[in-house]
Parts: sequence; structure tokens; C-alpha cells
Amino acid sequence: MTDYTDCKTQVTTSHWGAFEVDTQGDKIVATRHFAGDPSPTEIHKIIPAAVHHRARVARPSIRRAWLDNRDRSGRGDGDYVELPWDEALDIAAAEIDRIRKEHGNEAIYGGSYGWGSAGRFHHAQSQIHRFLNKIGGYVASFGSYSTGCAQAIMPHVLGIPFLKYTYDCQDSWATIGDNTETMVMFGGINPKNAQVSMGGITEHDTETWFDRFAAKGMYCLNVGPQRTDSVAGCDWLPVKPASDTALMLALAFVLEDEGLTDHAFIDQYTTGFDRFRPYLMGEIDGQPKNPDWAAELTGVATDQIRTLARRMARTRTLITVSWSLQRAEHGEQPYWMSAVLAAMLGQIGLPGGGVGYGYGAIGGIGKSMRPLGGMTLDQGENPVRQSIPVARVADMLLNPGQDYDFNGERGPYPDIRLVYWAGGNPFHHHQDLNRLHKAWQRPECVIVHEPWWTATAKRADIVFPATTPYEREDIGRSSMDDYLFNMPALVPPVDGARDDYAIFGGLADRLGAGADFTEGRGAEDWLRTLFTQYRDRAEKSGITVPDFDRLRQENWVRLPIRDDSYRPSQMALFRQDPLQNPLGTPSGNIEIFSSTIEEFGYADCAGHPTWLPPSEWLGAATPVAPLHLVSPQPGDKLHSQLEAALQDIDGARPETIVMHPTDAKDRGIESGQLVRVFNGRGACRARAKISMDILAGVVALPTGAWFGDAQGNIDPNGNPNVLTLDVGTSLLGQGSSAHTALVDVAAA
Ligand SMILES: Nc1nc2c(c(=O)[nH]1)N[C@H]1C(S)=C(S)[C@@H](COP(=O)(O)OP(=O)(O)OC[C@H]3O[C@@H](n4cnc5c(=O)[nH]c(N)nc54)[C@H](O)[C@@H]3O)O[C@H]1N2
Ligand SMILES: Nc1nc2c(c(=O)[nH]1)N[C@H]1C(S)=C(S)[C@@H](COP(=O)(O)OP(=O)(O)OC[C@H]3O[C@@H](n4cnc5c(=O)[nH]c(N)nc54)[C@H](O)[C@@H]3O)O[C@H]1N2
Ligand SMILES: [Mo]
Repeated sequence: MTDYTDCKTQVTTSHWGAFEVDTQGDKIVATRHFAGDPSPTEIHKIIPAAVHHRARVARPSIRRAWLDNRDRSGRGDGDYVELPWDEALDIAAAEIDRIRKEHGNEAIYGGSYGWGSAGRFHHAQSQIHRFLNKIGGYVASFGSYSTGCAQAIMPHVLGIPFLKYTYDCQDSWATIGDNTETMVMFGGINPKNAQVSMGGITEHDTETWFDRFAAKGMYCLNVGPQRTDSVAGCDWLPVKPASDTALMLALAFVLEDEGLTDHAFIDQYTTGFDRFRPYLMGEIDGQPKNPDWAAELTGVATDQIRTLARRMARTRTLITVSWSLQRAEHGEQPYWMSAVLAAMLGQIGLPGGGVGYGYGAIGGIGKSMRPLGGMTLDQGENPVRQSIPVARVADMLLNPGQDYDFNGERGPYPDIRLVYWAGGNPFHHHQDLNRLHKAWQRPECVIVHEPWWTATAKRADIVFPATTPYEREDIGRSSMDDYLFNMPALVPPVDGARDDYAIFGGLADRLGAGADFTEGRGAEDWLRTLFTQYRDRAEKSGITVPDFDRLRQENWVRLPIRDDSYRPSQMALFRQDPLQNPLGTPSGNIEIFSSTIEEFGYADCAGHPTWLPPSEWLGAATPVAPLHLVSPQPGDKLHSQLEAALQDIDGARPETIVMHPTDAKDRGIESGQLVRVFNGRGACRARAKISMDILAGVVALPTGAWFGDAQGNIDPNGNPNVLTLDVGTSLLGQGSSAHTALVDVAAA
């Protein structure tokens, strides 16, 4: 009989929100929704199986060929030797020391992009960057896969750092609900994406807001290749992927053509319309960007474009743009053009009008909280000044010393000898994984911390087994949420795993930086210290937070910081008085034309928004690659996390690819059938789902399946990144172009 006397139930949180966990002894046995979440996900259900899975890295492991003779060519060969912690730490520390002495710290790449796990102290990115700073620095990465391109372009246009605009300058859901009459959503607003947020949102309420919008009679239009990118009840305007800029230009053309442009707004608040207008009207290239022109490119009928433009001019209109539009070649253009279109409508700075980015992309955008600083581990200063745009990692490894352009600057890629990764899975997230696999063979050493044997861990020379957040105590807190969690250590570390903090502490000791890294504190001392600092700051803002021991007892508390009252955003203040509250652009205005960008002289990003077709899209489809592949975020999980156990579920892998009945019929494919998705860069298996909710010619294969083949043949699990294109969005943004890919599909 099972002995339930040692059963416990506690709450913890994650990037996808809070959940209850039942433990028995040293095992997690079950999980359940957190009662306070009106719309929880099921992601947590896989945790008991994943945490105790055979794919956990059990002990420090060193690749045999590297251990024996420092052979770097065979990464991915799978032949590892397990070593005791002390020995493995000695070897890793000696190698780090050798590389920093022989080549300097600028030979260490520590960009280490990835989401890791929620929790403020055991935050893998903070830990690795603090450690690398304390031992002399590292080459860092700039931006993110999520919004790298937007972070480069939007400050030129709106004069505000992109994420600041998103979080501080856009209207809340409540303000939208009170004021907006028409919401035009490029790329949709998808509640399944809003389930996830850095640090977690506890009450998922995107659908609730849309219920309210519908009840009010707001017209919500999802513009994009998939009907499912918005809640049911929104209208759907199918457009070809990557053609949004053409559609926006045509909407702008109609405004100008029909005298609907708000010229008073343009004159007072913008710069450079006179440079843009001749392009729009076709006075430069002889091609007016009119609805007839756009109909061909976008697949949207001419009269639909005219009707939409008139409606947008007549009503309080909010244009929203999902992050996916800038995760594509020339992703700068729809972002810039959406701001220009909003400026022509003249509603920027009015409640519920203008343009907003990333609503629904992650939870929290649109939520309104009183500002309250977070709880963060100080990462220290990086003595190495060099950094690369994050998605250029394979280029960097392949082209040491070669110059590259980025946002007006030009300089050489560093010559990387050591790659150090903790809390990310580049062999899930990077584009063109077969190319990355080649690039990955170049450094002299690769060190990875991972709880599981991911494709990245399998390509490391030294793998340290890391604990999951269920095996260590932490604090859960996100600035977009009004809950505060003590995340208890639910079970002891599985197998031989150690916390990232303990691993870095062990290395720092050996490298003479132990005291500097730990400041003499153990993990619990750090939690108390950071929490006390956070609590003191909260008190100063008049917000009462329980002390650490009380929070431990209570497990979680709600903070009184939710605030749905209207607060004028920076754009509203700019509108009220543009001279007193100018934007941070060179002109102080919204830049429809940017001299700064024009002076960069880039062929792929001119001085005003321009229609630039990407190298791969339906307009460039070929007989061998006739379908546009979009690779959205997975609905049932977070990226590649917890995948080990998902792989065991019957029918869960390979991943599902959504395709239109016409495309399926042409290829003799039935729903549920196994297929092969392929192009010149690679191939993977997938399972077909046939649906009318996707535009014909487009297929959607979500990210998240583990890249399962080292040889670059056919990935059996269905990771779309064997197919995607690894080029920067442009010389300006150098973001990821994940949504730019043509493929074909065949019955397997
Ligand atoms: N084709 C295509 N590709 C994409 C995208 C796309 O839209 N299309 N989207 C991109 C975007 S926006 C993103 S953000 C990325 C996401 O890519 P990643 O953030 O790299 O994906 P994750 O699966 O979250 O990787 C986190 C890894 O950290 C490990 N981990 C978890 N907790 C800990 C810990 O405490 N310590 C350590 N050491 N490790 C831990 C997990 O097991 C996992 O392997 O993917 C990008 N890739
Ligand atoms: N459940 C879940 N939610 C997540 C994540 C997760 O892993 N799981 N990851 C989170 C992360 S890190 C991020 S960055 C965000 C990303 O959030 P987004 O970037 O907004 O989301 P995606 O899922 O990449 O894409 C959304 C939709 O854009 C559409 N799309 C693609 N290309 C185009 C185009 O050219 N034009 C138009 N109009 N539409 C296009 C596709 O149909 C796709 O379904 O999601 C977050 N939310
Ligand atoms: Mo992301």
C-alpha cells in the first residue's frame, strides 16, 4: 500500500504561470491548476514525468574525444565519460583559464541566450553573466530572438527603446476596452501565446478581455495567414506571410488618395512625410502603392483594402502588430510602416488609438500595474565591450574577424574559442540548425549546463547537470503580475544535479574569483538579501510585502498593485505638448523619414518604409519549394522545455504541421498522416493536420520539438529550424528571420 504520510501540496510558479504540486518523499507525483487562474494552461502536467526522466543529465559528463585529445570535430557523437564533480570542475576551470590566458576573455562567447526557468535568483542568464564578468568578461549578445529587429528599428522611428514603448507607452486592455472601436491585428493576438511571460503571469485574462470587447461591439480583425491567431469571433483577413508592408502601404495610399490622411497630425508631430509620399504615390518608381498593386502581393481584394482603410479613418482605431512580423527578413518594414500608417490616421496618443506592439505575444503586455522594481541579482560589469546581435551566432562562429554591419556600426566578429551556455537551447532556437551544427565544431571548447540531454547538451564537450526550479528554493516575481511567490524546493536535486549557482561558485573558486562571485553567501543568504532589498524598495513605494519567513509560510501573496485607471502614456504626453515632451528621435517627432537610417546607406533598409520582398515567400515560390513555412510558438508548451517526457506520449511526436486541404490534396496527404517537410537546408518529419483555418500555400509547424538528428538528415521530431533561413532581418536590425522559409511537404 502507498504510504501517503509524507505527501505534501505546495504552489510554485513558472513562465507559464502558477500551479499546485503534490510531492511524495523525493518525487513529484502530480500537478494541478492554480485556483486563482481563470484560464490556466496544461503545460505543468508533464512535469512529474519530465523531472524524473531518464533523459536527465545524471552526472558531470565530458565528451570522450575531447577529454582524450581535445578533439573538437565530433561534437554530437554522443560518447561521454562521467566524472566526479571535483574532477570535472577542475578540468573545466583549467580550460577556461587556458583560453582566457592564451586568447583573452574576448575569446569567450557567453551570450547564452534562452529562457531558462522562472525564479529571480536561480536565473541562469544572471548567473552565467555574473560569473563570466567576475572572471574577466565575455563577448555578450544584444537583443533577443523575440524582438531583436524591433529593438533596432523602433527607436529611430518613435525615439523610445522598443520594450519601454511596449510596456510603458501602450494602452492597457482596460483603456482599449473603453475607447477602441476598430482593432486591426497584424499577426493576430493569440491567447495561447499570452499564457507565457518572462517570470509568469498568474491570472491569464486575454480571452476575458476579448469577451468584453465583443460585448461592446468592437470590430477586431486578425490580419495574417492563420485564423487561429486570434480568438474565435474576430474577423479574419487572410494575407500572405511577409506581405503586410504592402497591405499597410495600400491602406496608406487609400488614406492619401481619398483625402483621409490627418495632415494636421502629420504636420505637427511627424518628420519626413514629404520624402515618403512620392514613394507611396508612385512618383519615384512609377508604381503607386495602390490597392491593385497590393492585391497581387497580399492576396487581399482591392475593395477590401479600400473598405478597411475607410473604416480605420472613421473610427477610433488601434493597429496592433505581433512580434512574429519582425522575426522575418525585412522585419523592420512592417514595424516602421505600421507607425507611419497610425500617424496618417492621426490617432497616436489618443486613448485606444495609434499603434501597439506585441499585445498577446507574451502575457503582461496590456496589463496595468503600479511600477514596482523587480528582484535581480547584480551581474557586475563586463570588462569586454564586444557583443553581437544575438541571432548572428552561427555567422560569428563561421567568420571570425570578418566585418559585419549592425544599426549603423561596422566591426569584426570576435574569434571565439570557448562557448559557454546555461539556460538556453540554441539547437532548438537558432535558424538553419544544420548550419549551426557546422559552425559549432569550430570553438576549442563548449561548456553547457542543462537538466536534460538536449541537442545542445549533446553537442557540448563538458556538460554539467543543472537542477530544475523544482529542486531549489527561489522567489517568483514578474513586474507585469500582481502575485509574489516563494518557490519551494519541492524535491531534492535529482541524481547528481547542482544549482547553476553552485556550479559557477565551484569554478569561480578555482579561477580565483570565488569570494567576488559568492560574496561569502550561500543560496539561501542570497535569497534573503535580495528579498530584503526588494522589500525595502517596495516599502518606499508604499507597498507592503511580507518578510521572507512569512512569505515562506504563506507560499504566495497578492500585491496591491493592479491599476486599471487611465494613465496618459508618453505618446499621450507628446501629443499634448510635443515641444515640452519631445520624442527621443533626432527631430523630436515621429520619423516617417529618418536621415540617420538613410545615411547608413543600407540597400535593405532605406530612409523610409519600403516594400522589400524577402528572398523566400509565396511571391518567390518555386516548384521545389512552393509552400511558405511559418513556425509559431507551440500552444501546449514553452519552447523546447520539458520535451523529454513529451516525446514519450503516444502520437505527440513528430510535431503537427497545419496545412490547407488544397495543398494536402495536391500531395495525396490525409489528416493525421506522417509527412516529410523539406527544402535545400534540411528535412524533418511531421504529422499533418488539415485545416481551413490556414491560407492555401502556407504551412505552420510550431517550434519546440527537440532537434533529433546529429547527421543533418531527417529530424524525426519535427523541429522547424532544420528548414528556416539563417540570415539577419537586414543590416540594420540583424534579427532572426525565423518566419522566412519556403518548403515542400510530401507523404512520408
Ligand atoms: N523557427 C523559429 N525559431 C524560433 C522562434 C520562432 O518563432 N520560430 N522563436 C524564437 C524565440 S522568440 C525564442 S525566445 C527562442 C526560445 O529558445 P530558448 O529560450 O533557447 O528555448 P527553451 O526551450 O526555453 O530553452 C531553455 C533551456 O534551458 C533549460 N533550463 C531550464 N531551466 C534551467 C536552469 O535553471 N538552468 C539551466 N542551466 N538550464 C535550464 C531547459 O531545459 C531548456 O533546454 O526560440 C527562437 N526560435
Ligand atoms: N504557449 C506558448 N506561448 C509563448 C511561447 C511559447 O513557447 N509557448 N513563447 C513566447 C515567446 S519567447 C515569444 S517571443 C512570443 C512570440 O510571439 P509572436 O511573435 O507574436 O508569435 P508567433 O507564435 O511566432 O507568431 C504568431 C503568428 O504570426 C503569424 N505570422 C507569421 N508570419 C507572419 C507574417 O508575415 N504576417 C502576418 N500577418 N502574420 C504572420 C503566424 O500565423 C503565427 O501563428 O510568444 C511567447 N508565448
Ligand atoms: Mo521569444
